[in-house]
Amino acid sequence: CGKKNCHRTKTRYPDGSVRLRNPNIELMDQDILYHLALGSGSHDLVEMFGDIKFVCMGGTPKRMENFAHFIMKEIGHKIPTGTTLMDISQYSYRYSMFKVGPVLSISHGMGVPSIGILLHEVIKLMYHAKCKDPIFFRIGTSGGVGLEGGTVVISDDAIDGMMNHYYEVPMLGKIVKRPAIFDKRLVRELRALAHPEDPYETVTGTTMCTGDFYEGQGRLDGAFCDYTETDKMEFLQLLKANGVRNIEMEAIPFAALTHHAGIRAADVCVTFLDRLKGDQVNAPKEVLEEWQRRPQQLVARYIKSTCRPK
Ligand code: DUR
Repeated sequence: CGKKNCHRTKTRYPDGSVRLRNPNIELMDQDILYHLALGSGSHDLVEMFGDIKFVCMGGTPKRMENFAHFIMKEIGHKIPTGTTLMDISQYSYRYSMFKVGPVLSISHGMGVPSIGILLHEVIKLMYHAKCKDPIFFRIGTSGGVGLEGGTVVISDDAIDGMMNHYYEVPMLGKIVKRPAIFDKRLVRELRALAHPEDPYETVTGTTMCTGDFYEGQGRLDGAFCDYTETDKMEFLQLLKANGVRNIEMEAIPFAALTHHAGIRAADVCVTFLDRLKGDQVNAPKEVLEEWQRRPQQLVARYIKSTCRPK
């Protein structure tokens, strides 16, 4: 819109490409995206990634490789006969990355620091590659709060373990707070793609993002537990009363850093269990695998609704 204080003007060039909010980067003769095993000096990032429209992230390398194969079928993308999809970041030994036409599928590991580091480098990748209006999705797993296992939750809000709506980053000995905000229109668009005949529920709500899977999520089955089951249930009921539908470990930096970069983003997670009924993830492996495909299905519907194969 061109207005000086508008978030979009601050974060985007008029053509929709990502504006880096760090003046140091353009002064460097090359930028090494260390954890992706890519660099602006060693790779032609515009040639390799300039056509990216969607960046999909999830915890494990295998899930994101499967998603890459799945989305290839869904959008009808062809790769030359006899070739296979390659893990572009293979030699980082940190994250895995697959490219299928306009879609990047990347693993982010577990937790806030892991997805945080990845987001810095992927946002810079969007800038170096001059990608226009990329949309980021997290297709993840979570614990439900009063939801049956297998439910899909689209986050419309995020809180941390202290119920704050921002990402707190200690920088130079001071805490910097970045608001964790999701794109409300994207939430509505995704919700509208849930089919009434899907054999599971798709809901929207607040996602709690913690720094730990066990004590940080009020589990009773960690190596340590210094609270009672009553304390746990009181806390989970408080969360429920405050609109929290699921608990995971990445929503806060994902919402905050994409928002800070002016990138539309959505966190779509399946629940692996109802935390009001237990702590252990004990559904059979095949069931968990089927559940994990549900957020992928929803995101694929979105991608298909906006991009048609040429
Ligand atoms: N996750 C949770 N809590 C759950 C289920 C899944 O945090 O109860 C997510 C977040 C993290 C990984 O990346 O999955 C931990 O298993």
